[in-house]
Amino acid sequence: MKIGLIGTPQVGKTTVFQLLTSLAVQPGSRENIGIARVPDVRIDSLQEMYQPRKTTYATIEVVDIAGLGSGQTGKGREFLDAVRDVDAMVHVVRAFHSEQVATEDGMVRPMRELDHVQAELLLADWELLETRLERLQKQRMKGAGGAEELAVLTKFREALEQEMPLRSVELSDSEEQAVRGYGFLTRKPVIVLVNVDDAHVGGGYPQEEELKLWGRQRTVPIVAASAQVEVEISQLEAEDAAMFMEELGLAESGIARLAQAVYEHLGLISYFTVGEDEVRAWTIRTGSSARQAAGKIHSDIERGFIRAEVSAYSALMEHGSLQALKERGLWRLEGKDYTVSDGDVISFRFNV
Ligand SMILES: Nc1nc2c(ncn2[C@@H]2O[C@H](COP(=O)(O)OP(=O)(O)O)[C@@H](O)[C@H]2O)c(=O)[nH]1
Ligand SMILES: [Mg+2]
Repeated sequence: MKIGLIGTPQVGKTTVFQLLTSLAVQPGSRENIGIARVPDVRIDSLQEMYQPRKTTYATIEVVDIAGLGSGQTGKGREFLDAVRDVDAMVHVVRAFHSEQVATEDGMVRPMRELDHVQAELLLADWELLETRLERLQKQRMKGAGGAEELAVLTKFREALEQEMPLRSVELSDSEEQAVRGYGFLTRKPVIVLVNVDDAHVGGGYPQEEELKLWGRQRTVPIVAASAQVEVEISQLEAEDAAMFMEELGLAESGIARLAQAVYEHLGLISYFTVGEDEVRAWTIRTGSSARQAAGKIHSDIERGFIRAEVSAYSALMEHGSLQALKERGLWRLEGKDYTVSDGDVISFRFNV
């Protein structure tokens, strides 16, 4: 799973990248790639319970894509290629004020940035759609099928004509299949990260209502955070960080909220494996079967799957140990088709 940070230049993308990945970035580098840990308080608690030798959080790969400036030519292609390569986007827009960081005309206009970059993506999809439709029509004149594909592309055209992203078009599984390979950019999930002043982490930033409306109309989550505040928090000792966050009225760091929003919005969930050796979160898609989940650990466990022993994280926390769960009949056996829930604690039985 790979997410791309996109946006216009000088909005905080690289700052967010560094926060997510804890990596230092070479000044002037155009593209950065790293791994972000997905914070999870459940893993923290399991670690306390088991005191394992190793603790492994869920991760997401992050790409810091070079900014798309207004009126830039030639860089558009590079930008679009980079977006084509990711599974989802975090679109960073600037709502912070700063004398040090110039904006084009001295105005802070996150909505304008959002429109500019999203319009570029819509345009790229429009071009792709036109090419595909032309080719398909020729093919159909020769009597070579493609009826379902044509139906989907026609729906896509209607959406683009209304400047709506293709992810707003609902498709059946087989329709989805018919157009999967094309890599339409506005079909990829997106989250908007509004980089705000420290006074606005709880709201009240420029164009807030417009941004929220835009998000509601497209079912795009809008997350507000201050990259600058996050940098300051990350440089403090835990105790001071907690105090500082309380002063700002932050229950959780913005980076944690962002990582979680990405995870949820992509339809990802975690199950856990526990023990003295390792406490670990495993990432799967919502709706995965026990057998598919086993395959995340090792293909041998998927192939030789016998049973999954399962309990909910909340039950484990309530009763204090797997032994206590067993005694109460809460450590249950499930078959290969069991649909794994977010927060399941699992142990697999398998044959090799
Ligand atoms: N005041 C303020 N400055 C920020 C904030 N986020 C980033 N910056 C500054 O804005 C400039 C551009 O940030 P950068 O992360 O490199 O933006 P990018 O071009 O989108 O990658 C840098 O000087 C940052 O220190 C913020 O939340 N508040
Ligand atoms: Mg940058």
